Amino acid sequence: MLDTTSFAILPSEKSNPKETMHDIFSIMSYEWDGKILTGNLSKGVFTLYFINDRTMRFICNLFGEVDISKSIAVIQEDSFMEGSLTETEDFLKLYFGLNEVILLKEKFSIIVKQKGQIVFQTSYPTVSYSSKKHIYFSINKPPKAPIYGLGEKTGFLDKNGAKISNWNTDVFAPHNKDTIELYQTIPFMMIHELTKTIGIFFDNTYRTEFDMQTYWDKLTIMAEGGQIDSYIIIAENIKEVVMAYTDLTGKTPIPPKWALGYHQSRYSYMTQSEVEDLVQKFKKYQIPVDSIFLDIHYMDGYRVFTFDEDRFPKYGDLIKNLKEQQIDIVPIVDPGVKKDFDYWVYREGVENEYFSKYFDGTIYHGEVWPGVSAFPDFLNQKVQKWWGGLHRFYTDLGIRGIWNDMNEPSVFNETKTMDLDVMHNQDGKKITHREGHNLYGLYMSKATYDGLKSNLSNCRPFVLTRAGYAGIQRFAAVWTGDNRSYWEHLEMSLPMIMNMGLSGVSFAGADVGGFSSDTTPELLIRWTQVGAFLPYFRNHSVQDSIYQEPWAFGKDTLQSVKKYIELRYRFLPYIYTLFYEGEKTGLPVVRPLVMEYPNDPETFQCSDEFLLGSQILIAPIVRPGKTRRSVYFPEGTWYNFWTDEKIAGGQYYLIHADLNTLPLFIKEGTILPLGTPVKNTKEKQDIELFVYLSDDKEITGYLYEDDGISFNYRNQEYKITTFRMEEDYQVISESQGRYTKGSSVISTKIIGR
Ligand code: MIG
Repeated sequence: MLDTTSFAILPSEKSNPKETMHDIFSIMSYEWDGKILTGNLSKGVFTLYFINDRTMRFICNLFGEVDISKSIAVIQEDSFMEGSLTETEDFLKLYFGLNEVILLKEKFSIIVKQKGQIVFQTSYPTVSYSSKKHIYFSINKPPKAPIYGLGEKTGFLDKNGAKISNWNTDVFAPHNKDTIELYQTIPFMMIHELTKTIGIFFDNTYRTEFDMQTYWDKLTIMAEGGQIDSYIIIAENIKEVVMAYTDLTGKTPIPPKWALGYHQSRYSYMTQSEVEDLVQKFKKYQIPVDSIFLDIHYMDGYRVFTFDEDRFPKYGDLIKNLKEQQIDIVPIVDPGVKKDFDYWVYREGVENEYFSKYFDGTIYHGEVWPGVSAFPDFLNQKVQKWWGGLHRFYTDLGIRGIWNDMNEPSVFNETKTMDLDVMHNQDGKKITHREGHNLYGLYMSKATYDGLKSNLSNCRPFVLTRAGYAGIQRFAAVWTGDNRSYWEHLEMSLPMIMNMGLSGVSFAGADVGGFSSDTTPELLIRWTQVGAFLPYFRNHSVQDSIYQEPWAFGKDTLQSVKKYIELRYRFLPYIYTLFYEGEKTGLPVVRPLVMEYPNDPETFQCSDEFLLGSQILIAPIVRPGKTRRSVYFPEGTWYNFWTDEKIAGGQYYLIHADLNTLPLFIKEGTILPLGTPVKNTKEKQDIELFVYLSDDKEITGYLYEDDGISFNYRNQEYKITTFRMEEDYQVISESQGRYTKGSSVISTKIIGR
C-alpha cells in the first residue's frame, strides 16, 4: 500500500546510496590471429571480430573468461572475416573489409569508421562495473537520433529519452509509460540517422537495462550478470539492420494460413455448449472466423493436457465437428504442472527429473492456477522432448495450435516468479534462474513448436506465446498480454507492435477490444479496424468483463465489426505474401513509416500510423468521439481506399472517418490483389486486382500462394505471380513455382485514370 500513496514520495535526507562504479581504463595486452582480436583490459578480457561486412561482435568479460559460444537466440553460422592490424603508441587499428576499427589503448574505446567517417563509437568508460557486479556498456548517441526496437515496450515509437528494463514479467496492472518491464525481452535496438542506422544486439539473458535517458549524448546498457556480448550492426538504413538482425536470430516462418484469420477468445468459454453456441452465432451472422480459443477453464482442475469432462463431456466430438466446419480450436497450455501424485504429468516429471530444482535437488514448487505446481525445466532438451511429446494429447484430437501463457514464468508470490536460485540444466550447463529467467518462455515455445511439428508431420504448427526472448519469432507469434479496454491501450498497441516488428517479431498483435475492463461499442469498432490490419488478429476479454463478441452490442456495431473482419479476409492474399517476403528477408508485415521513408524526419516520431508492407498506409482513429484526424502522407501519391481520391504526399491532411471508416490508403503504382469474400481461410479465394495508377512509377504487384498448411513450399511447391501494368492499361502476369492450385484473377479495376 505504502508505495501507492504519497508516502512513496515523502521528503527524505538522502536518496539510496549510490553504488560505487569501477571503470575499465586500458588495454594491457592483446593477441591477433588475423581474424579474432583478444585482449586483456585493466580488468577483464575481450574478444572482437567481424561476422561479415556489417556485423561486428564484441564480447567482454570482467570476471572470467570470454565465452564465445552463442546463445539460443543466435542461429547464424559462425564466420570470421579476415582482417589486418597495425599498432601505434595510442591505438590498435584494424581493417575488416570496409570497416576501419580503432581501439584506444588508454581510455579503452572502440571506434568504427567507414570511408573516413565515424559510424559507431563507444563512450568512455566503454565498460564499467558496479560494486554489485552489474556490468555496463556505453555507446555514443547523437542527442536527437531516434531509437527503435527493444521489442514489446510501452510508450511511443522513439525510445530516445526512455529507460527500459528487461525482466519478463506478468503485468496485470494497467500498462503505462512507467511499466518498463513486460512479458518479453528483446535486448536489441537501433539508432537511426538520416544516412545510416546502427543496430545493437546485447545478447545477455540476465535482467538488463537500456538507459537512453540519463545522458543526452550516450546510452548505457546494464546487465546484472554475465558478460557483454554485443553484436553491432552497421548499415545504411533500418531495413538493412532488421535483415542483418534476423540473419542472426532467425526469420518468422510463414504461419499456417488459418492462423492469420480472425480468432475469437474469452477467459473463458466455459462449456462445450457455450463453444457450440458461439460457433452458431458466427454462422447466423455470417461472420468469418478461423478459430476459437479455449482458456484455462477447459482443463480438469487446471491440469494441462486434460479436459474437464463435466464441462466438455464430448470434447473429442466437439473438436472433430468444428474441424468439419473449418474451425480450429486453440487451447491454452501454461507451464505450471499441478502437484498431484495421481496426475501422470506430475509423476512423469518427478520420476524423470524434468522439473526445475534447487541446487540441492529439491523440486521448486510455486502457486499458480492449479495450486501448488512444479515447472518443467524447458532449458533442457530432454524436457523439451518430453513436453513436446505430451502434445499428442492435443494433436490426436485434431488440434494444431497451442496458446502458451504464464511462461515468464508467472508465479503468485511477492517476486511474481520462481526463486532466483532455482537452477536450470541447460543441457549440462547449470545456470541460475537469475540467468535463465528471460529464456524460460522462449524455450517453452520451442518445446511446444517442435513437439507440434513432429506430431503433425509436415503440417505447420501455430504457437502463440506471451513471454519470449530474442529469436522467439522462430517458434511463436506473440500477443501483448493483458491490455485493457482503454483507448490509450489501443493507441499504444501501434508503436508497441511496430517496435516488435523492428525487433524481428513480425507475427504480433494485441487483444482486440481490450482484455480487462469493459469495452464499449465504439472502442470495439475502432479496435477491430486496427486489428484487421495487424498480423495477429484475436478478440479476447477477461472473465467478469462484459462480453465483446462481434454481436454483443446490437445490430449497428455488429455490422461495423463484421465489415472489418470481412475486410481482413479480403486483404489476406496481400498479408500472406508479406509473410512470405518476411520468411526470406526478416522484414516485418507491419512497419513504421520510418522504415520505408528513412530519410524523411517527419516519419521519425510517427507512432499513430503504420504501413502494411510498403504499399498500404493505415491511420486509425484511436480517440473516442473523433471522426477526423490529421494524417501524414510520405512522399508520392496516395489513394484513399474508400473514395479513390488522390492525395499528394509530403504533407499532412485532415482526414474524415465516421465510425464505420478506417482511414486506409494505397500507394500509387500498386497492383493490390484482394481476395474474394470467404467465411474462413480454408475456403478458396479468387483474386480481384486493384490497380493504382502512377505517372512516373512502375505499376506492379505480387501474389504468393501455396497450400497454406504444409511445409511443401520449402520444396518449391509455391507460386509467385508478378503483375505489371503495361502502357495500354493491360495487366500482364507472370507466374513461377510448382504450385498449381493457385487462385484465378476474376477482375481488374483501374483506379486513377
Ligand atoms: O491473468 O488464462 O494474459 O490472456 O486469459 C490470468 C487466463 C492468466 C493471462 C493472459 C490472458 C488469459 C488469462 N491469463
